[in-house]
Amino acid sequence: MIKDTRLILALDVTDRQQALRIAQNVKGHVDAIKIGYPLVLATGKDIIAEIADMISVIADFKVADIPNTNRLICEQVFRAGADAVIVHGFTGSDSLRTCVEVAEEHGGEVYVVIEMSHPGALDFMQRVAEDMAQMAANAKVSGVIAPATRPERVKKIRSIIGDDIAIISPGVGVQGGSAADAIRAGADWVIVGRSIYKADDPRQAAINIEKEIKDALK
Ligand code: NUP
Repeated sequence: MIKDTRLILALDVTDRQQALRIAQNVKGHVDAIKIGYPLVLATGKDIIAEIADMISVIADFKVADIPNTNRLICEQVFRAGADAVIVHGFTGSDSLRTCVEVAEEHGGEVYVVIEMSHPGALDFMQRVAEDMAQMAANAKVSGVIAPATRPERVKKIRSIIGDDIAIISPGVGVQGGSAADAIRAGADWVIVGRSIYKADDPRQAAINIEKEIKDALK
């Protein structure tokens, strides 16, 4: 993924025309569009290639299975035209390694969920997050997902994975996190959904966050 705006749009709309319109509008103001189950289940997997023709696509399927099934899923994701796939870390190193292998075969990227941004992540996930961060670093993934809602955790995860692995960080806006705080804590990109796609003017909303990120880096 080319690092320019440091902004990733989570395009969780369920209407094909709306999705394509927003993608077209935010072009140049986001580095990638993250699409997941809501849009793909509603419109079909061809939407991946349609959007990937405009902007890099990260397929957020949170892949979490045995190695063989992970392989089958990731192959479909990359064949459908995605540039990157999001997978879970809790299934362990063999499952993760398989995703990385498939990504390499397709020239794609893997991002691993380490600690989620919602309050429920404190029930179980946070307890194993640092071990998962270490595993992700060992597996040489392209990046990890860490919560903008807890910038101190972004900082901690950065200290574990070092500087060669990217952090992409959701939870900005509606979930309460700040783009500037996440970037200052060590995130390479922030992921923003509703604050952009539900705005009256998604393009302007993206421009505003892009500016906030630039200011945070000064
Ligand atoms: O920990 C995570 N938190 C999170 O919100 C991991 C994610 N993949 N996401 C996704 O980021 C979530 O599924 C949604 O697509 C996006 C955040 O959207 P919003 O809260 O900005 O609308």
